[in-house]
Amino acid sequence: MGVLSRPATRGLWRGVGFVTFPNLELRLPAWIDDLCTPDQVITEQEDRVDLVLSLARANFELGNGGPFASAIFDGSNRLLGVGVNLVVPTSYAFAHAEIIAIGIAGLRSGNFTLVDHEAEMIASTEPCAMCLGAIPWSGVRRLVCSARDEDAARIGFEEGDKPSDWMAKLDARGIDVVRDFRRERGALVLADYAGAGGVIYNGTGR
Ligand code: AZG
Ligand code: ZN
Repeated sequence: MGVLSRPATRGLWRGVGFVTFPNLELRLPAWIDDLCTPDQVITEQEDRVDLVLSLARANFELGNGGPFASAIFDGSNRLLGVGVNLVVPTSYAFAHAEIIAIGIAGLRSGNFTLVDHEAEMIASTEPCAMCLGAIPWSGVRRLVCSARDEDAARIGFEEGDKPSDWMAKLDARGIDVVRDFRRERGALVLADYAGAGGVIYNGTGR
């Protein structure tokens, strides 16, 4: 039966629940539990960034994906969500660390916006153009970045077309931005990924 002749009641949101296309599924790798747990309290900024850099490193050392990680904490320093880059293992072009952290934090808080949580996002590398777009929609109030775009570009990743004043634009939306937090360590994670021959996956496939 052609798509156009399907009865409207077969649509997912019309109650029957079957669609021909597959469901999307995103699972964090099991080793994440060895490094952090939901609602874990981490008070110091250094320790939060260290966790995210450990996640980014483990993500490629344990063979799951690109050298990127992210975490979201609430105003009481509780870990709401984490994400690691899962582009290659899932074949989802959008499976960036920040997007996954936003999704998990939203799922756990039962809301599409974290605006009531005074949420802070930590990113192992500054957000790419896609993740930058998602940050205001997520409701986070603060963004802390370790490595810079240039550090990712140096090993061949393309972070997309971001406005040069992206930090001011987030600030204008009430989102504080801190950059270069432990930048050397963040950049080293990226350099080590390249040194280990990690895949540089860009939209061009090259
Ligand atoms: C990426 N940059 C960031 N910040 N995070 C990811 O998951 C990425 N994947 N590719 N570039
Ligand atoms: Zn991204």
